[in-house]
Amino acid sequence: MPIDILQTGKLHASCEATLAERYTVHKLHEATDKDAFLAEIASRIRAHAGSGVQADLIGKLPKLEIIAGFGVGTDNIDIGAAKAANVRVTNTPDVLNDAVAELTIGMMIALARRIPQGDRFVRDGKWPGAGLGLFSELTGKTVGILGLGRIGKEIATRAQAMKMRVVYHGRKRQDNVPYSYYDTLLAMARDCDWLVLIAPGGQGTDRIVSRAVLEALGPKGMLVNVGRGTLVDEPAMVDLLLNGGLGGAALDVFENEPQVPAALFALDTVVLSPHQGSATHQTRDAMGATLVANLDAHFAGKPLISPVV
Ligand code: NAP
Ligand code: 8YV
Repeated sequence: MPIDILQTGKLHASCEATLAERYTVHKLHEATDKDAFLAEIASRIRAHAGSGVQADLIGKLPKLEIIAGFGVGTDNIDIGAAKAANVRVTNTPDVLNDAVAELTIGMMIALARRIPQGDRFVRDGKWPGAGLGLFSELTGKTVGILGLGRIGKEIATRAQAMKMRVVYHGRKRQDNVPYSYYDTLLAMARDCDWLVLIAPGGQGTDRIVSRAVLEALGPKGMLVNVGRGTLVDEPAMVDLLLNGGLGGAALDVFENEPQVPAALFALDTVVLSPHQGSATHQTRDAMGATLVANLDAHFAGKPLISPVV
């Protein structure tokens, strides 16, 4: 019996190719009349491949058994609605840890040493006129990590290679980690040179990095957000960057991405990236393979590879 699955957005090419070999895939995002398309197939759909699934869609799919997300973050899947409808949810953890950690350190160096600005400076022919200036370095600085989880630990390891001191904050102290724990984010921000955000988005962390936290980080402090835009009070962050209350920011994620506050474009104290944390061929292949492996396990009646619920 063919298994009908629904896609509502484009997925990585290797993932789409494998899905097409094993399942009957229906691509809602490619339909002209989406309502009619969905009405025709809804009663046959047993799985959703990809993230971005809200309660209204779950409600329209009476035979839905599983949502196989593409990504580790599940803040754009309505987990409550899935649970209520007895629908399993999976994600793609671990396989992206290295790629995200690598980009994080890259963005930190880019910000500290003004690498994008230096590149622009040379391209604009300004070098013969004057040097770019002197900036800061990571060596010897303290980095506070909000969310010392799978990715956070990889960032910590790499930060140590940059000769940084690592401290962290989460809801609880962890056994067997060699870094100092802060039980409040505010106190950690006060003591840090760099604050790296790699906690999940969602209700529990909404704007957890408040104006007060950003002010505690201060005029010399550097904010790095590779977690979710919703973690930060973005208007306060922009305001403090504009008036010098915050030293700089390296941002891979934004509250309303792909919309980015235009006020940031003029600032040399900011490095911007279009949500590229996991965006390498090898990592996206591995994420796709994890998504498919979860679906395969489910339909073979085996334990899920990476269940969320
Ligand atoms: P993880 O292993 O679950 O780690 C998350 C960490 O956040 C945990 O250490 C947890 O510690 C902490 N945390 C959770 N809720 C918190 C709260 N309310 N207050 C303070 N700390 C909290 O997750 P992961 O695999 O490392 O992924 C983390 C996040 O990175 C994802 O959810 C996603 O949003 C983001 N991400 C971004 C990209 C990108 O492309 N930029 C790529 C992948 C992932 P406690 O349990 O002790 O609180
Ligand atoms: C994206 C991410 O999901 O895994 C996550 O939580 O944020 C990223 O890996 C990826 O961009 C897929 O859209």
